[in-house]
Amino acid sequence: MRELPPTVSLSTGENDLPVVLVSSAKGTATVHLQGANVTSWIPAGQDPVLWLSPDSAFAPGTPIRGGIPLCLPWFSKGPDGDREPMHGTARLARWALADAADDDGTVTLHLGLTQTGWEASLAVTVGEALALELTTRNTGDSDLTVEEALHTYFAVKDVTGIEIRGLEGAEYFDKVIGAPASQEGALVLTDRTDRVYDSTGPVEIVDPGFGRTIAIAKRSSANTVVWNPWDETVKGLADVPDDAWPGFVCVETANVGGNATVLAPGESHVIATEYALTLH
Ligand code: TA6
Repeated sequence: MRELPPTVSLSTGENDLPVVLVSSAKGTATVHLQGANVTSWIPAGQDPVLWLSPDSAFAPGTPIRGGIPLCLPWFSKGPDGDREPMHGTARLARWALADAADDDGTVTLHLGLTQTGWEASLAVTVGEALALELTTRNTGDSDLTVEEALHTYFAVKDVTGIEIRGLEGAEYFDKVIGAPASQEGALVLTDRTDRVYDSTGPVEIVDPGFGRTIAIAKRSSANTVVWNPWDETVKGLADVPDDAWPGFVCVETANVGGNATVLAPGESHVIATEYALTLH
């Protein structure tokens, strides 16, 4: 690997897990090689944008609770509901830092993972915005069906006081009631929410409590997933404090279910997303 720029360093985080630290005039970020999880992003002069559970396990083979877990090469239990582990193997695996570059304070990291039959690379760009580009390639000799989700935990002041705009009119599957529905108006969460929207466009999280709006842009993504466990389901999550559920919302750039991608041998697919703040 080429020499790292001065704004990038390798270190260890919780439980001595390896992390990549970015610190430039435009902000800071932490990327755990465990799952290539961007566990922190703090634009210069702002509050943290990502939520990380204080009870998260930090251990090889265990998903980090918070930041941006990568669901790959399947989402949940897979297109047929029969896959283990939940959300695939990418978030459990140890990725490697391939290289890092700094362009006038905007830092781009490239991380890579090789698995049996497929490989993935993640480009993380930390500047005034945070951008992620996830590329998956079929290295096997038969077709590979790929589901993917950037399962981002956004920090909010109080999930009962936010609005998620951009999904108006979109069809979605409501996993809470097990039925399809259609979004009327902006999304205001009032209870456990677990929805897979058919939506290719940008969305935004309007958070009056923190006085900010988080704009979420995306490319090559046909689904947006919205999740919060709320006050009862959270009790079944060992790595989330029971009183922590109001402090985050997951808004996930994804391709799942009928929007999975079938890759022929040697073929690749890219999904991308970008997050930016505007203050009220
Ligand atoms: O993205 C929403 C979801 O699929 C929910 O159904 C819930 O299971 C969430 O992911 C968290 O999954 P995890 O395996 O990280 O606890």
